[in-house]
Amino acid sequence: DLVPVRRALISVSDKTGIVTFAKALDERGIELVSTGGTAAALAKEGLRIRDVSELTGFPEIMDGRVKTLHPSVHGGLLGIRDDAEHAAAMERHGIQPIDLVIINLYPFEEVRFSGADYAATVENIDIGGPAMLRAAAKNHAYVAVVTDPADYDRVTAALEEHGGALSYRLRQELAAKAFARTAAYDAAISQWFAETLSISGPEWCAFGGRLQQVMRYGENPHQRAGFYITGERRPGVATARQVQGKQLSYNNINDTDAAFELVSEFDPARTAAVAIIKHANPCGVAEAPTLAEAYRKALACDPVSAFGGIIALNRTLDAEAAEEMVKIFTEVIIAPDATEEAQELIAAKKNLRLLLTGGVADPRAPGLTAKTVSGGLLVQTRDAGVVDDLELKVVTKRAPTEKELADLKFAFRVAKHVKSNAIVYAKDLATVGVGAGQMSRLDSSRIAARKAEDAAKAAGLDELLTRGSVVASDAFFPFADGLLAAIEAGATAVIQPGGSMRDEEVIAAADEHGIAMVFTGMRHFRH
Ligand code: 93A
Repeated sequence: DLVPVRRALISVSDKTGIVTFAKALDERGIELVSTGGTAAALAKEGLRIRDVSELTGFPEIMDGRVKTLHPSVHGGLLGIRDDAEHAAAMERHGIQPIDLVIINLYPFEEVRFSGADYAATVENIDIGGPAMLRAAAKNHAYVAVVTDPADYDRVTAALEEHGGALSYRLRQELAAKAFARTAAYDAAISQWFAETLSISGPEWCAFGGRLQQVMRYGENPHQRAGFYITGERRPGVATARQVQGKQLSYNNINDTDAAFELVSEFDPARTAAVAIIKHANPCGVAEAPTLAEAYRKALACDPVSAFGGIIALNRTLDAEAAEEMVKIFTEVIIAPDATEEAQELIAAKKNLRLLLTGGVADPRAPGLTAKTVSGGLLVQTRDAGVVDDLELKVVTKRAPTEKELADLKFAFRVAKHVKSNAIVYAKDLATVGVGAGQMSRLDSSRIAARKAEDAAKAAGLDELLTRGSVVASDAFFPFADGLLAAIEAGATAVIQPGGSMRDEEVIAAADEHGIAMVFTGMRHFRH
């Protein structure tokens, strides 16, 4: 899979590091072809450069608007080297193969903010550069494409390592980067237009997805909104089939995603599980042998909040579960599948949306999440941490019983999907109290305990639901107070990442009360 590099085309606006790189290529005997400004900059350093117009037999015209947009360039980039017809066409038209392109684009993103006028900004929309990047990236089977000066050293080293050739894997990675670059470039252009024309709305943004749906409004009625499909083949709200009910709203989609991502943490081969979500936080989660039972347990956690919520299931919706679910008002049900009988029961509720995903999502799968900030986009890999894969460390004198351990894992699995600070009480594989989104962990502990109390009252029970429960925390307890609140509520075991400066203090408090505590070593912040 090694392809030797014999000819390189260099066309860069940002000339950083290009001389050193070009010299390294020249020393390997690689022929260098360049466009006007780049050729001049390199020739000044004493490098032998062929001008691209010599390669094309055509001069740069229209103030450089057309300089590399020529079949000799694009044929040299796109030709399939071991296709007889392609080779014959190259031969016939005197097209010379180009094995490496080094291109960075007209600085549109900088010019856009430089105070340049409209015409000057438009002039900085690079056409030939992206065309070559895309051509070379498409033909990565034979061609390497470098667009980031940060990759110059890496490519030089790779050429050194392979005696003047580059590997398929490297060409693939460089191709991926080239397409990421041209996509971002075009996004900047579309954003500039939107800004200049004072048009804002989902049709004009390009965050790297394809617009699938324009919503009636966003999080609030005065906001406009759209739903973009990124193309990731992950079972979930974006790829689900909607069987019935009106169009999903912005908040529906957000909540449905939270619900399905949470329930996907429960392996359907092991157990049935149900999650009920409101405002992107779970107000009830449970696992049980059947979906109907899991739903009853989940609903019992916070029946007041569950009204108008979103239900996610990890198994095929059956009639028994559907019958329970239509008893109260629910916005959306999302499940891998639904039996015909269940679908008929749901159909009686015209407004209830039913989404079928075809399977659960792999909680361990790689992937990215993104969040906009003013003028930027924060991107990170998905939180693919799963409690089953963690080495749980018992830090207290007492180890959890088997039943406590099952509840602890359950609670930590749920806590991962609760907005921070997250405190989750669980008993018999069901949540009994969820404290979400508080600025202090102690407040989350108190709220979770109080919610459990409310649920007990609503169910006519005089015993605290948290009595004999376990508690999970998404991050370490910075002080013993949060733990003491949980102990007071009746929790007997605790699961938390650990790692606080005051771990000793927290462990001592647990030991003093005969509490079992395990550390996961993994934090699950979620904001
Ligand atoms: O004006 S273009 O869209 N037309 C072209 O044919 C073309 N070919 C390369 N811009 C084009 N380029 C861009 O010129 C490259 O992407 C690079 O940013 C720049 C390098 O020009 P020079 O070598 O003259 O400084």
